[in-house]
Amino acid sequence: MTTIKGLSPSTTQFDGSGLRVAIVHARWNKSVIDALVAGAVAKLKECGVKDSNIVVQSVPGSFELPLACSKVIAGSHVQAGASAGDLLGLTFGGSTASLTSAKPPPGSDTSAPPPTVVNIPNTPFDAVIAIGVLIKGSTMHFEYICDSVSHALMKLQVDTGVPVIFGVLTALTDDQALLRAGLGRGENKGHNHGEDWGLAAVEMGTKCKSWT
Ligand code: DLZ
Repeated sequence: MTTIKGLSPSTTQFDGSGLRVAIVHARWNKSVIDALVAGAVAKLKECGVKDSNIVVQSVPGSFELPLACSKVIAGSHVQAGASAGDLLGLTFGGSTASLTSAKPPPGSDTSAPPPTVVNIPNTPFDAVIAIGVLIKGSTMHFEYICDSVSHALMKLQVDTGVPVIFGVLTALTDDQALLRAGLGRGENKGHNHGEDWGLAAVEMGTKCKSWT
């Protein structure tokens, strides 16, 4: 039987060439995670997002995603003086410092070399994709993490106004997770949902920019 479920493709082609996107992913269930991250990155690039504007960071498990995403969003809004990476202790591909000379104040000794000012581009993220793979075990752990993470990620995007794409699979079995990453073990390989998340990030990043 065919299904009516699924994402209808947008009729608009969104241009991601001016967007900066962060992907924060968990490392639990890594083979599935890797496929989802690759799918998301491929679609971001297909939409024109530049390599240097895609920042990928990892955390241990899905439970850590909301805090890490919130730090990434906060860090991307810092002014000159500290890079986003400094805040998290991370190295961000897109935050590069440049050195410029400041104008000497009037009346000061102009023979002395001007002080050097470090300008770090204040380039906020237009969207963040949170990727995790939760697979139900025999305890209530799964339910608690699914519930708290989904609520926290929703709250984060509503509170900050930065789209946070919900890339967390909440699978009841290994096979469900594999199928949603295009890695199905049978003839049906399924579909890589990471691709949808990449497209969603570009659409929401573009729309939210135009709505502000
Ligand atoms: C502990 C745990 C378990 C049992 N299962 C998963 C999972 O299926 N997917 C996932 O992303 N993380 C899992 N974790 C780890 C928690 O998310 C978290 O990293 C730890 O509880 C430490 O806070």
